[in-house]
Amino acid sequence: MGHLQFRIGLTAPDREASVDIIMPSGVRPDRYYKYGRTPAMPSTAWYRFDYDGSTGAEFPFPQRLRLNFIDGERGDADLIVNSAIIDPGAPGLARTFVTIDFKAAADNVINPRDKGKFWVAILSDADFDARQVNVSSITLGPAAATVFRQRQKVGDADGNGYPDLWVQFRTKDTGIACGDTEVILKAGTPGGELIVGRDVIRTVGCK
Ligand SMILES: [Ca+2]
Ligand SMILES: [Ca+2]
Ligand SMILES: [Ca+2]
Repeated sequence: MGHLQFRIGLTAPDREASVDIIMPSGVRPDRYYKYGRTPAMPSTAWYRFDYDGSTGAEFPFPQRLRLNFIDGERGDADLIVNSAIIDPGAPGLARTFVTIDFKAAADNVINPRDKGKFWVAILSDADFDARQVNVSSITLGPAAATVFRQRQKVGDADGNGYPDLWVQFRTKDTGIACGDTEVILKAGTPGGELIVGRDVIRTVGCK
């Protein structure tokens, strides 16, 4: 499922708005992620826009997503009462955005000319089990490297008690170049959903 971005205009003093979105046949999202700041979160990030009684995403029928907004409140990206609600967001099924640990349990420094291999961990938590990820669907970096010989293992990389999926890549397959500051991993789940994770990196050996 892709990202959505829209703007709702309101007529003052009206501050509330709801938007119903009908998903394509067979697509049944069960959560909605928004991108931005909230009154409780001063930095810009993805967050789950669960319904809290006033704002958030509801799923009144299968395939139907209802977004409830109040101008200036959580979910309105501009966070101000200005008769406009700005919505950058994305519906998700199992989980759209996951946390990865580039060079699992090690620092994120990489020499793009290195001839070796390294591990990346896809991290699990209470509502996401990385072991469900389809290993053959995983790609990493600008060159969309696939997992080297499908090498994988399971281990708790971040010590949160949930077993994480480790997959191995060959540096030269990734397309990571000198000066790159982030790397993106994409993968599919058995439900056919795309998941995306990113981590910061630092390149060395580039002189
Ligand atoms: Ca607003
Ligand atoms: Ca790391
Ligand atoms: Ca873990």
